[in-house]
Amino acid sequence: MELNYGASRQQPRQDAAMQRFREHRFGQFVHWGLYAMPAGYWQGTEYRFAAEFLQKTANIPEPEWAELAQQFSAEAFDADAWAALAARSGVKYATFTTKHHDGFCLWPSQYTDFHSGNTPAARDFIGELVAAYQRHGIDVYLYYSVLDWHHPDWRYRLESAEDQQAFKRYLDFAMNQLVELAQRYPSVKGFWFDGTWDESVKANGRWTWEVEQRLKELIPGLIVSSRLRADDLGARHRDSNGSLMGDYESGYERRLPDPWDRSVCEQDWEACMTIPQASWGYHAGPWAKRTRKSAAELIDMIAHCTSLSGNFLLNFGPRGDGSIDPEDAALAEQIGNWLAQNGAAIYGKGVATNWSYPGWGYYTQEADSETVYAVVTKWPTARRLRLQLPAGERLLAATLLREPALQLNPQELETSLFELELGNSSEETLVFELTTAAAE
Ligand code: JFZ
Repeated sequence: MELNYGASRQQPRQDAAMQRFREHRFGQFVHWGLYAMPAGYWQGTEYRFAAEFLQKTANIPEPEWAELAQQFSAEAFDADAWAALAARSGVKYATFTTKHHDGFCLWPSQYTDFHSGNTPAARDFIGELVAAYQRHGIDVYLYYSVLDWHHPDWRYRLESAEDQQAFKRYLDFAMNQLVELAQRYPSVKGFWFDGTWDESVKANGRWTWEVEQRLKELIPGLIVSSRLRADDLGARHRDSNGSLMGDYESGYERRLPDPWDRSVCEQDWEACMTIPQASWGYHAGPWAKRTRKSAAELIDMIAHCTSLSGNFLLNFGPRGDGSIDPEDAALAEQIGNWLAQNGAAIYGKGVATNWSYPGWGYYTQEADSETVYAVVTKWPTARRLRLQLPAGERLLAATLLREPALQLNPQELETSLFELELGNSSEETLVFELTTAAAE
């Protein structure tokens, strides 16, 4: 089918910017805005739903919500502290909400008054974060919600000529803001789009195509998530011919490819994940605390994504005053400590070609390398790890990444089936580096 606004290529990008993104494997998502202040509560009631949706779940009239801007002083906000923690957690890139569904902007936009410059804080948070994270060697991506509950011209559907005109004005406004972001922060590496699922946006595939083109003109090498795009017929993520739009699939939302299936690797992809069960913005209630994921669970997810050549974007919701919840900070440190010892199995690695899914964890591999990593996230109760080598390969050495000096003697059971003794039980996720060669 001829499409004007479908996919712009059939194969994954191979340029240096895309290669860099592909090697990151672990990134930090940050959802921060006015919603971090009420943190899931309104007039004493806890709302057990995503904190960034409170305006809707608690039925708060929009003008009342907008008044929260007058309390936004963010006295504990310290961009350098966020960036230093992110660096210690081992992330290589970070994606910040510039504007979420409530329409509040974390930079002083010239196209609306509803921004962080017009708050007691009177700051350009995006500018501070971009500078701080880059100082710590972390690439920056910007999240932008097209859906906007504040703007009078936003429409969910286009049912009248008036709707059409209003929504046209809205799309101009959003394009202006996006160009403004690209011009103010030209060092960012990409844009992560959201809030594009409504009929009004799906009827404007051309606009989504224009946004992608325009931003890429302004920032060469820019990377754009598939969630931006709709085609001529309103198909999303994938066009009506089945080809991926944007540069990578961003539809893995609080879920990973399951069952494990290597066909996922045919395109670039990223999964995003919350620490609690379902809130992106900071939620102060017991509801969110109860469902927190542990470092071990999140490390499993990082390895899971890497083993299928995808990236893992872990969300943090800083508190309303700009500080980071100490429990979140501790979790970031735990993951970072693990990555400091075992990152060789993650960064720049991807699917282990020819190695089958082992059940006790994941294999990862650097493309075309003889070295494979075995990340053991689910300990076999029998304390023995069986390695099934691909046909035609033999094992030369196995070392524990955390303690390379420790000599492991793999037991050969039969051709290409090996066993590693794991020794004493450990709560930790161990990684074995396996060196293989072609069998003579
Ligand atoms: C969206 C937002 O509504 C949410 O607040 C957060 O910003 C998240 C990252 O993105 O939520 C979604 C979007 C898409 C799906 C589910 C939740 N989806 O495709 O299933």
